[in-house]
Amino acid sequence: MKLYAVSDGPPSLAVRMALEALNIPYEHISVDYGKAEHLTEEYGKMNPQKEIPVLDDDGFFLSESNAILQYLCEKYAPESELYPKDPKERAVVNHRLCFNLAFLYPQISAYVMAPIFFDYERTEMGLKKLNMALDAFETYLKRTGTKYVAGNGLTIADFPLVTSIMCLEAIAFKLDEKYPTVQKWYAGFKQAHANLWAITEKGMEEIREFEKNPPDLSGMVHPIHPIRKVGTK
Ligand SMILES: N[C@@H](CCC(=O)N[C@@H](CS)C(=O)NCC(=O)O)C(=O)O
Repeated sequence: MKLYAVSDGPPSLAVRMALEALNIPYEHISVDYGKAEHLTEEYGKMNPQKEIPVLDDDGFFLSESNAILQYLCEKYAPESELYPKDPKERAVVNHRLCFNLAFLYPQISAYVMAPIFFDYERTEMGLKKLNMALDAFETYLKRTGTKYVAGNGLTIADFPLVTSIMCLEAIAFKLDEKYPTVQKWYAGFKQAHANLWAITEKGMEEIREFEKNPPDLSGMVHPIHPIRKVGTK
C-alpha cells in the first residue's frame, strides 16, 4: 500500500490519520507540491484530477480522500466502529464527510490556504462564507451533543473535519467565542487521540510557519492559481 501525499495538506493528513487509526502499514510517498509533481502527465495517470492524495493499493488507484477513508474501512476493517454499519449511523458519517468536502473545506481552502500559497487576498466575503459554514458545524455539534462529529465514538468523519479546523488554528483564527462546541470537540479529539493528532499537528505547524513566511512558489507554473512574486507578501 502506498500513499502519495503532502505533509501539510488536509486531505493527505486525514488519510494518514485513518491509516494510523486502522493500523494499516503503508509507504508514504512524498509529492513535491512546489515542484508541481502532481501536475505532471505521469501523476495524471494515477489521478486525472491531478490532486493529492492518491492511494495505490497494489495497482488500484484511488483519489478523493473521503473515498479513500471509506475504502480503507470497507476493505481492511469492515467491523470497525470508525465506519459504522447501521444505515442511519453510517448516513450521519457520510453526511459529515460530504459537509466537510462540499461546504466547510472549500471556504477554508479559499480563506486560509489559497492566500498562503498563491496570490490571493483574504476577503470580507470569504470570511462571511467561512463563518456561515462554521455556524452550520457548530449547530450540528450542539444539536447532537456528542463527543465526536457523527456520534459518541470516533469515526472517519472526524479526520477531515479535524484537518479543516487545524488550518484555522494555523492562522490563529479564534473559535472560542462564536464556536465553543467546535472548539470543545477539536480540543477533545487532540486530547483523546494524541497519536493521531501528532500527525496533523506537524502539518499545522508547517502551515503556521508558511502563514508567517509564505513559501516561494515563484518557479511553479500552475494552470489556475496566480503565482505570487517573491517578496510581495
Ligand atoms: N477533494 C480532494 C481534494 C484534494 C486537494 O485539493 N488536494 C490539494 C493539495 S492539499 C491539491 O492537490 N491541489 C491541487 C493543486 O493545488 O494544484 C480530496 O479530498 O482528496
